[in-house]
Amino acid sequence: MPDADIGVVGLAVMGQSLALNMNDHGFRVAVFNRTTAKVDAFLAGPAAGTRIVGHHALPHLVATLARPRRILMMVRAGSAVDDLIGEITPLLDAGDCLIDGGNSHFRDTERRTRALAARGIHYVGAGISGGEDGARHGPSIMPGGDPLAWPLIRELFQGIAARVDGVPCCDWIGEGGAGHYVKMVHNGIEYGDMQLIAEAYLLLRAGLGLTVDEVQAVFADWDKGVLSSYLIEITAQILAVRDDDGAPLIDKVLDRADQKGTGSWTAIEALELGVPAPLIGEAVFARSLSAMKDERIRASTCLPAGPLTFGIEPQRFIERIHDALYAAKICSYAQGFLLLREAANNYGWQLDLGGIALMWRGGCIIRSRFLDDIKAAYDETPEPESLLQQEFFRDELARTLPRWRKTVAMAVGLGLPVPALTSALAFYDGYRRADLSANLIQAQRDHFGAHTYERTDRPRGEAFHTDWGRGRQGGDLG
Ligand code: NBP
Repeated sequence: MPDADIGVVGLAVMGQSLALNMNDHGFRVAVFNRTTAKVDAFLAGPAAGTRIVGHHALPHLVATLARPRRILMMVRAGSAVDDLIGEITPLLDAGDCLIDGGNSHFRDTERRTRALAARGIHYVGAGISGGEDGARHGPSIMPGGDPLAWPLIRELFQGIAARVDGVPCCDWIGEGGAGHYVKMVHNGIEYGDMQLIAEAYLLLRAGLGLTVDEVQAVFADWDKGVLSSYLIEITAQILAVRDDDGAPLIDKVLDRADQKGTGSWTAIEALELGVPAPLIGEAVFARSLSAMKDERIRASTCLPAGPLTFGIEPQRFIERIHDALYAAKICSYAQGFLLLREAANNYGWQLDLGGIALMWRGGCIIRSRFLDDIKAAYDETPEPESLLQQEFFRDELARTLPRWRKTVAMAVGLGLPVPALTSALAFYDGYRRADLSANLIQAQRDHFGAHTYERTDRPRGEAFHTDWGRGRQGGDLG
């Protein structure tokens, strides 16, 4: 007898947490995992006393699902998802709904959505953010794919998602890979936020010479103001943790950051679409540089820093870093939303950018007070060219700019690497200038490759070529 509302396949941390969350919200959940011992362990452990039913074979799980069937796959992204789709689809009928809740690449989701639509199966790629805790108590969910699936999963997904001011942090994103795309950009922004915070930490520790406890107090204080966010909050928590010997544990954590790929996917996508999102790229490269730990140790013994300068009162230094962090964060989000805007144009998606900001307010890793300001900005100007030009952010940047510039100058003077703070400032200065120096690049391209150029004194679109080596100008090639 069909008796389950949804089947969850994959019982690692995310699958277990989501199954328990769904059960808490009154949904009848059936679960399966390739290694069936994990099903038994789950039922005997975290799921003991719940209505969750476990199965040792996929056909058994499918047979118990109410129609149209809904199955959520929570397995490792990549070939595992294709393998699983291959196993599950022969068991499904037209009209059933198959959901991938993992971190799949949006192009894989596009391909899978098309392939399953041809068999009448409604496929969904849902980005889910918030880690284990979010999945258990309320994640941010970004579903996209076959729009016919949305009415089938809406109640369930919005039921288990985080809520802010009563609004669920989950709404339909768009067709094909749109949901996984938005999750990818979320993760790219998350990389940027983490890097900016790490740079502020470096300036406070190595620049100002504060103790871990003093830096902890600074972050705890910052969490009460415009920077208030999950990542600032957990940074303050981390800095308060002591090792067994009483020393701060953070000082014993090797400074070598891993990455799983969603940050570099975002940076590559920005490169491919020609969208300037350098801060996310810097955040990815900074992790790559951190991974060269042994080489850095060797370099530290032989590479000079050159003359360094230092001289500032601590409190003013802290205020400057605060404003630099805030201003760079505004630029980082502006870059992320530029990428989303261009992706919508490029892939034919109707992305509701303000709605996406709303979805990220709760449950997910980049949740922050700041996202309310982004949502408000989109409410005020539904299609601003960029967040930077929207009045609120323009004023905030004008206010914080002097301290941001001084922070970057100070970091350079101190020999402390702050690539994200620096790159964001260069982006801002490039974006706000009507004239840059790309005229010289275009002339160089025309010199060695006859790539032509447009003239400032002629209408756009007319192409000119000059024989630069001989100093001779050619005519309109347009
Ligand atoms: P993992 O990404 O660690 O994947 C482990 C699960 O995949 C296990 O259930 C494993 O089964 C199953 N699996 C593998 Br591996 N190959 C399989 C195959 N060929 N067929 C069937 N099952 C297979 O789990 P996770 O950390 O819970 O994450 C699940 C998804 O959610 C991933 O895409 C992840 O990127 C994403 N995500 C994770 C987090 C997080 O905080 N962990 C946050 C947000 C999103 P087994 O037990 O038999 O090996």
